[in-house]
Amino acid sequence: MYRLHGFCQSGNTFKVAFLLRALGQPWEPVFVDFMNGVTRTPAWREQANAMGEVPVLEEADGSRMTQSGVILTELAARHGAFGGDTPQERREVLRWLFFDNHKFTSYFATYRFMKAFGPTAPDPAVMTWLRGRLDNAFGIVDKHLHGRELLVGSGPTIADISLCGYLFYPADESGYPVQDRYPSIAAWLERLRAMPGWADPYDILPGECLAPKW
Ligand SMILES: N[C@@H](CCC(=O)N[C@@H](CS)C(=O)NCC(=O)O)C(=O)O
Repeated sequence: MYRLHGFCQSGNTFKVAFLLRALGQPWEPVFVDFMNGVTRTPAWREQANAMGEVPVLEEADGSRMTQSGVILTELAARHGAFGGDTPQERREVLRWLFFDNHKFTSYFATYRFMKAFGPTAPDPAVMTWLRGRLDNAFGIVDKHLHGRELLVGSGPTIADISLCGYLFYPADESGYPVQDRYPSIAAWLERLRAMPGWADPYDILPGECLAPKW
C-alpha cells in the first residue's frame, strides 16, 4: 500500500493520486498541513522531505520518494503503463515533464497560490509578470495540442497526468481563463476527465476546501 503525503489544494499531489488510481494501485492519503506551515518546520524536513515539498510518496517499507516527475516516472516504469510505448515516446514524455516542472505547473501554481491562498494580497506587478510567463507556456501547450488528442503518442501518459495537475481546480482559484483562451487545452482536459482513475482533486485528497482570498 502506497501512502501519499499531501493536501487537497496541491495539484502536484493530485498528479500522483491520479496516476495511482489510473494504475489501480492501492494507496491512502496522509494529510500534510501545508497551509499552516508544517513543511517549513525542521522536524518535517528531517523526517519527510529535506526539500520542504509535497508530494511525498511513502512505500510499504517506509522509504520515500519525492518530486512528482520522479514519482510519476518511477511508478510508470514499475507498473508498466503510461510511460510511453517506444524510446522516442519516453524521451518526449521526459521532455514535457521538464517543461511542466519549469514553466507550466510552476508558474500556474505560483500564480494561483498568490491569488487564492497567499497570506497577503498579491503584488500586481508580480502577477503581471507571472501572467506573461503563463501566457507563453499555455500558448505553447495549446499549439502543441492543436490536432492532437494527447501530449505524446496515441495513449495517455504521465506527461498528460503531470501537465493537467492544476487544471481541474475551480477557475476562480487562479482567475486565469484557461478554458476560454485555450480551446485545445480545454478539449484535452475533457479527454483526461474521461480517463479511468480521474476524479476531482477535492474528492480524493485530504484537507479543507478554501474560498479564494484575493
Ligand atoms: N517540482 C516539485 C514541486 C513540488 C511543490 O512545489 N509542492 C508545493 C506544494 S503543491 C510545495 O510543497 N511547496 C513548498 C515550497 O515551495 O516551499 C514536484 O513536482 O513535486
